[in-house]
Amino acid sequence: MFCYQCQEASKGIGCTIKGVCGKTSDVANLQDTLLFVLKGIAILNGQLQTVGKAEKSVNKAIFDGLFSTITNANFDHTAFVIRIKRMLKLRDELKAKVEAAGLSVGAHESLHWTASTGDEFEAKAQEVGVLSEKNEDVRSLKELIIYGLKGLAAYAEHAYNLNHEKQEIFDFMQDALAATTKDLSVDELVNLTLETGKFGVDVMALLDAANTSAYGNPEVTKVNIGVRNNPAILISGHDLRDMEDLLKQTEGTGVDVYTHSEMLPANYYPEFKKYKHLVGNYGNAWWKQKEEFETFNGPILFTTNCIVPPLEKATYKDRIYTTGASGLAGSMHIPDRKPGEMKDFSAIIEHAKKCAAPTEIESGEIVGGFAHNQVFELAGPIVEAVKTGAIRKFFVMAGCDGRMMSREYYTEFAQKLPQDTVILTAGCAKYRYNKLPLGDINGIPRVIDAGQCNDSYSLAVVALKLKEIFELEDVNDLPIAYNIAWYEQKAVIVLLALLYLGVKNIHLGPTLPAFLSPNVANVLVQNFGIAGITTVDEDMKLFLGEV
Ligand code: SF4
Ligand code: SF3
Repeated sequence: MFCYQCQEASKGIGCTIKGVCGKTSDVANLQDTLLFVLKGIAILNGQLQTVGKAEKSVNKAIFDGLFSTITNANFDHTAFVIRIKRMLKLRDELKAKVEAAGLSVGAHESLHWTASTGDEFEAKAQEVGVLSEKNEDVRSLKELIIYGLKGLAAYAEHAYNLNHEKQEIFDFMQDALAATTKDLSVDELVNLTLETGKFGVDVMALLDAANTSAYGNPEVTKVNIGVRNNPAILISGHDLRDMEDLLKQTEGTGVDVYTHSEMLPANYYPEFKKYKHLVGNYGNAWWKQKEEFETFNGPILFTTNCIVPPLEKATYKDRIYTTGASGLAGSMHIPDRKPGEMKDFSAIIEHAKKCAAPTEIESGEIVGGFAHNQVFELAGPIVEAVKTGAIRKFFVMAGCDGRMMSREYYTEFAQKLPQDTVILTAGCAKYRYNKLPLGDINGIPRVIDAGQCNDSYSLAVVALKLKEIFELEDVNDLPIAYNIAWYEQKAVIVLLALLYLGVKNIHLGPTLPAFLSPNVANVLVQNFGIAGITTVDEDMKLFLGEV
């Protein structure tokens, strides 16, 4: 195996024996082979598109397949073997259609290679994995694009689950994936990277429309972090449609529902707030699940990443359920919903009834729900505070959390920020400071949480609105600094989207991606002012213009 797609890549280079995330080499290899087959499918559907015969089922096959390879989403060997078999069958059907349309199939190996066993699928990764591209700059750019596509795929899938789809986004995903099989120049790849960012903006806008049209606009909400005395289900990940199905099916059963990690923002939506048995949020960011799932006592539902494979001795091993693109060997997987129906969560609900109520690990409330609509309603006081100097600067600290000690930087940074500054956040990065007593500025909280990582879109919309209000030419003239934490590939698409929107001087930490070759990193530094982080004190001076 060789994988360097996330921030925790071993030694800052790549995982080669087993993933730091817990991904075993067999699963990593199957993921590489799956990607290879998906590329073949993308090429063929592109050919069919030229004669108006593109196959619609390819849309889901591609986004679901890409999503399943995102960090911490799916650790299930068998699920990947089954998926590769299914994808080879789809590819062959597409090939027959291409031939029937009188087109030539093409020569790329992903169009012709075939095998039938898990062992053969795993072995193929040696030839088609990341390192098969020998030029390190081309490899770096191609992987940057592919990781952006994985993030894009995840968001497209959530929107799709709410009946929001845009064919242009699916077409781009397929074209870009097919393009990674071609000999493209560095310039062409840089352009494709930026185009990926454009579609990143589009997909986040689509998901925003999907979420808000289904569940209302997030509103300022105090979320309880304590517990009640009923058995309960903990729901994690990002999929709000799963949240809806679960809340509907648990209502009146005596089983409570709590959110975990990236599902916290579900508490901010008016449609979900109506459910009295949605008690609040339990615990923190994904990487603390080993302790928090022990004390939760009830079953846990993963709708997406981030799963940490449980230790052998974990008492909650048989309490984990997965659904959608997520998977974990030994856990029960709840199948997709049939058209027009809900997913069937009866098994997890029955399981919950037999469990003890959660053990309280903290108490109190956290405040969130500052997505764009809510912020626009508060625009008056915010603009006033900027004009009077009560707010000197905003700090976008969106993104991911992770287990590395170096991420304590973000807690310290939040603590040391001057009192006249405000943090704008989204994603699970917030758990590094969202429970600190940072206070408010004339009633405006000093941590403004827009929601999940995809709600970084809200932060961009707010920035563009402020640019308009203050009549500025350039979004970079706003008093906003970007100190973003990344971990997995959704953060990659958020980053590419910000670059596409023209945001400059983003600081990215705790380390720069291992998949950026020195030359590619240099392009990002030269053209976009991307930088890493240093120490809190030094960075603070830099951000505040004190050096
Ligand atoms: Fe390593 Fe990250 Fe890949 Fe997991 S996803 S194998 S931790 S680089
Ligand atoms: Fe977190 Fe996994 Fe990225 Fe959606 S849940 S931000 S890391």
